Amino acid sequence: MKYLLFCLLVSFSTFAQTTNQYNLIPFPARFVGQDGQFTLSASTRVLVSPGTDAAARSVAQIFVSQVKTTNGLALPVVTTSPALAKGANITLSINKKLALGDEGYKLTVTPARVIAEAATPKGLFYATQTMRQLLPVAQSTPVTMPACAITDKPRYGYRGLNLDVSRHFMPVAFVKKYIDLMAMHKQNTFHWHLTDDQGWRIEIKKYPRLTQIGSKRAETLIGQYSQNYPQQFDGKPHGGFYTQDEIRDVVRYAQSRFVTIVPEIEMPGHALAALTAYPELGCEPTKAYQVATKWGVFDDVFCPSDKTFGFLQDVLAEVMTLFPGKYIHIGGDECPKTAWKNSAFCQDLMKKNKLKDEHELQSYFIRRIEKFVNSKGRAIIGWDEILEGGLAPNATVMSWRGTAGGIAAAKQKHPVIMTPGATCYLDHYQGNPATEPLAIGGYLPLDQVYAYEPTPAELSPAEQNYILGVQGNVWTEYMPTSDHVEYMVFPRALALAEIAWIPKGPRNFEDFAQRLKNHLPRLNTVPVNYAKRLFDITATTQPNEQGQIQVRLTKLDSDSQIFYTTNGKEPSERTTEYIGPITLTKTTTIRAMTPTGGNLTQTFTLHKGKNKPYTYATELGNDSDAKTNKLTDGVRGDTPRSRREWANFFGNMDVTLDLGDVTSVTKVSLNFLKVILDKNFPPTSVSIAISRDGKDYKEAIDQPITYELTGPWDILPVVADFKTARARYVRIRAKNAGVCPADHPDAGQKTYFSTDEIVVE
Ligand code: TNX
Repeated sequence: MKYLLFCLLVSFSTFAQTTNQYNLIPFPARFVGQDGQFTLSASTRVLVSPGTDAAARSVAQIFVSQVKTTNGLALPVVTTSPALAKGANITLSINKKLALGDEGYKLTVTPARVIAEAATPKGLFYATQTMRQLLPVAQSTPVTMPACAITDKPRYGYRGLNLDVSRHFMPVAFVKKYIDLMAMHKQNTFHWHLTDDQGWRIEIKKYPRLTQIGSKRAETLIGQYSQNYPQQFDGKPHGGFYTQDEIRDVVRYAQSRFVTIVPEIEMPGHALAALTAYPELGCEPTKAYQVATKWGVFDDVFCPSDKTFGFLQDVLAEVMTLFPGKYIHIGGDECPKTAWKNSAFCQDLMKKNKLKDEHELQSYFIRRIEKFVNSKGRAIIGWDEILEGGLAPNATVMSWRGTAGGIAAAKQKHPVIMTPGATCYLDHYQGNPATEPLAIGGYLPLDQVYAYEPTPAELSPAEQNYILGVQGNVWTEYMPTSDHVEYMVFPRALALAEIAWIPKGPRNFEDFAQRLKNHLPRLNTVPVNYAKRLFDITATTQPNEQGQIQVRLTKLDSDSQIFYTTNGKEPSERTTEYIGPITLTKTTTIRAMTPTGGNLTQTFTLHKGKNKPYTYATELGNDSDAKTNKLTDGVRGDTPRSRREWANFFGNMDVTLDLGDVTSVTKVSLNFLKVILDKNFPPTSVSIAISRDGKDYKEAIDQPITYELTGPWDILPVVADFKTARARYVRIRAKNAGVCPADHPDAGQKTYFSTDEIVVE
């Protein structure tokens, strides 16, 4: 009941009759904006109670150093007295009676003074991070904090962000910066992905070869996984690891900012770097394992031998001396069972332990490791694959392959952290893949992150309690530098930080976006290389009564103008200003910009086939184009980086488009994708024919398509010229290439092809 009341009192808007601005992220659970400001000066003191423990004092010290850096004011930290407390000072006080949990706090800012209270140093730290966000972004005078009354506490206890340092090593300084940025936005758990196929990154004293050998790979794949056929490599060694001293330093740093680190040691899969260092841990001890130079999932995994368990226990024992947190992440994801199937030892082990399949063997593996970790007073987290073959008794599940794993685990009364790919993977594209830096794939714009509700509605209230929180995942296959990581992570991580903090209930993305926009200058001072997609201009189309297309341009920052061109030229403040929908009568590329950094380049394909129905005489692609009408939706698949706009054909294509009336048809064109490594082969022949009655067809082209298999991915155009013909029906037939040739990695397997839009002019 108490909790319900708390929720009802919540407000997300910066209401009240004040002209003050509050650009807080995450926004406090209970907030009242007030008139007036507290002014900080050289005589303002930060007051702590006489008995305050070292942790609370350190919170005060971190706060004053942050104020010094940002606002140029050196505030002394002083033990409080009744007289000082009445003065124009900032009081940080521990109040054990405050019933806001161990992360909650109360903050009152009035023109006379500032008072922050919390039951714990951690709560006090969050109060100071809120204060920090209330202060001006730059070293300007006066330094003021807008008046307000805040009672705050998080919705979830686990508010995480991970960082994969195996695919690309990230230096200690960056890891600290990452932790700092997390803490600034009240995220409390840093999941450090320290080992994987492409590099072992943590020094283990007992096994020096892990870093001597396992931390280095010979070279790295160039481009997207299937961009080149065959794959190309850069020839440059890549490596790096953290010494135990460095790890201890990072742990201390994180502790001072109340960030818990969850180290991840991957097992039984994603273990190629370890096997390269110690081949005896694999199922084929004589094999010349190599630290992986490309991405993906590898068949070589840890063999569940006593030697392996001894090794992993030694490793985990050292890991546990370095990381004091409760959780140790043991991976558990993407472990192919091939090596175990082929191993007489594994098959024998399964018989001895009455394990019915290799999934149960994986479960046996994880349970054995869990027992060891539990014996040291710690708990394991594993990716949702650890559900397969039965969950280890005390495991926490990280649900990444959607939410099903999280739901299943919660129903089995296991704690869950939600990190589903569709809403939490910050390695996915955040804008148009054609113009964004290369990413792994997917599409996750900021508003989609913000809309994510981590607690599945299908769980009962009791089961919902098992959802500990939510985490953003940052896999660095396509992020070679820390700058690039920042670009992908920010600002989307801030949306995650906010949804993990604010109470359950409807969310207002526009309000978040407005606060975020005003918060970005603060990130500039760090600085953070965040993506500017927030300023993007969005185009939506709508037909008008004359059947023309109207393009509406919108953006989140309502306080700037939009300028555009339709002739392909660069837009600027001297080109046409957007005042209302742009009417298009032919295929047009609109290029637009705002003075605040927004931009848009989008081609609107207008043609006679747009939105016209079509029928398949052949089988449909598995993404059910019947529902999406990708072939006439007016959107072209303008890059192989994204497959969203492409319709797939697993056999031959035989599609007939109905224009509704007999009309002049002069040209029909369409594109085919070529991504050879993905078995995506353009068709071997295409015929394009038109008809007035749907019976007699006149063929404009019927020709073989030839292309080189080797080389980069590509888009192949096919055009049929009809000069002055008239027709109602357009028929496209294309022949599937059949099977992958003998020298292809998937030799003998069926190929498929993809096309986007049947453009009729
Ligand atoms: C799957 S998420 C993986 C990672 C990759 C990631 C790329 C998970 C548990 N495993 O190894 O880096 O996809 O998005």
